[in-house]
Amino acid sequence: MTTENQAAIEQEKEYMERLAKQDSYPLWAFHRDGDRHPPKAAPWVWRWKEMRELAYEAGRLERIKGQGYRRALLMQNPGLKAAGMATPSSTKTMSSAIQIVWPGEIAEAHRHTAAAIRWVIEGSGAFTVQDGEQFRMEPGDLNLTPSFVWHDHKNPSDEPVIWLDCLDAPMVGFFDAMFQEPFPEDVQPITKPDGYSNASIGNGLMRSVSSEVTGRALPLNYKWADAYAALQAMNEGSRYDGIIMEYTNPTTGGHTMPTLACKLQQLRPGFHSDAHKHTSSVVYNVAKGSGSSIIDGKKLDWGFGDTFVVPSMNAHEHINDSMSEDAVLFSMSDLPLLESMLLYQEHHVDRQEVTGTIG
Ligand code: GTQ
Ligand code: FE2
Repeated sequence: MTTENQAAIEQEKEYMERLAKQDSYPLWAFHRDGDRHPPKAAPWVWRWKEMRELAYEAGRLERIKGQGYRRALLMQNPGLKAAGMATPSSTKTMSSAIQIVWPGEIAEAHRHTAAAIRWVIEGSGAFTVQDGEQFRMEPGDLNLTPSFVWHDHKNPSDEPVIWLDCLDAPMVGFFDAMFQEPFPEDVQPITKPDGYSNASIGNGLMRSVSSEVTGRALPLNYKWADAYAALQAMNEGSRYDGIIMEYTNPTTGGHTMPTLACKLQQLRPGFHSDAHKHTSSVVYNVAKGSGSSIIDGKKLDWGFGDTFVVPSMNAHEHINDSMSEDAVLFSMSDLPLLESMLLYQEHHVDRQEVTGTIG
C-alpha cells in the first residue's frame, strides 16, 4: 500500500468520524462495505407432533390463567432470531402461533390493529366471538379477525381445541401502528344472530344494497367442506401450485384481507410442481395427506398439521409422491401489501437439485 493511499484512508476515517457526530453516514461507504447482513428468514418447519404436545402442556400451565391472554406458542424463525429481530416472527412480515383453547376456558375479549386468521387443526367444540357474533370453529375452518374487531374465544366442550394463528403483526409493527385494548368485560355480549355476517353477503354471491363496498374484511368463517369441495370441482391448476384457490373477500372479490392472502391448494396424486420464486413470503399448514417441498435446494418432508415457511425469493416446488391420496396445503401470505406497493414479482426457475434437508 502506498503512503498516498494510507493518507487517503486516514483522511476518510477522520471525515467519517465527523459525519458520525452529525448522525450522518456516507452512502458510498455503505455500498462499498457491502457485507451487511439484514435479518433473513430461513425456510423452516414446526412439526405438529411437537407443537401439539407443547400446546397440551401449555393448556395445563396454571400461571397463564386469568392473565387476559392466550395459550399461544409463537413459531419463531431461527434466521430472524439469530439476526436479533425483536418480535418472534415466522417470516419477516408474519407471525404465527399454535393456540390451544382448553376445555371450559375463555380467552378474554380484546382488539388490536393487527389482523389475524385462525386455521383450525384439531377439536371442534370452540367458538370465537367477533364484534358480537359467535362462530363455531371446526377442523379445516378458516376464521378471520380483521383489524380492530373485538374478539374472544371460548371452549365449552370437554376437548381441547387447537388452531394456527397467523397475524400481520410484524408489518403493522414496522409502521409503528401496533396497539391493542382490552374489552371492559372478559367476554363481549353476543348481539348478532348466528350466521349474521354470512347472511349479509348472501353467502358470497350477493351484496346488501344498503352496504358500502369498503374493502374492509368481515369476520367471516370459511368452512372446510365448502373450501375443499371448491378445489375438488376445479379443473384448472397452476404449474407451480397445483389446484389453488384463494379465500376471497366477498365484498370486493379480492384478497382475503387488505394485508393477508389465504389460499388452499390441492396437490393431486403424483403431482410434482415446477419451481419458482417470488417476493411474497408464505406460511403453510398441511391440511391433508403428506408430501414434500424443495425450498432453496433443501428438501422438507411434511405431513398433517406441520407448519412451514417459504421466505421471500426462496425457490420452491411442491411434490405429492402418493399415487392414491391427494395432499392439501393451507397457506397465508403478505401478497396483498406487496401488490399494492407494486413490489410483487414472480420468477420461473429450474427444478432444483436437492443439496440438503430442512427439519
Ligand atoms: O387469539 O387474539 O397468536 O391477540 C397472538 C395475538 C393470538 C388472539 C395470537 C392474539 C391472539
Ligand atoms: Fe387477539
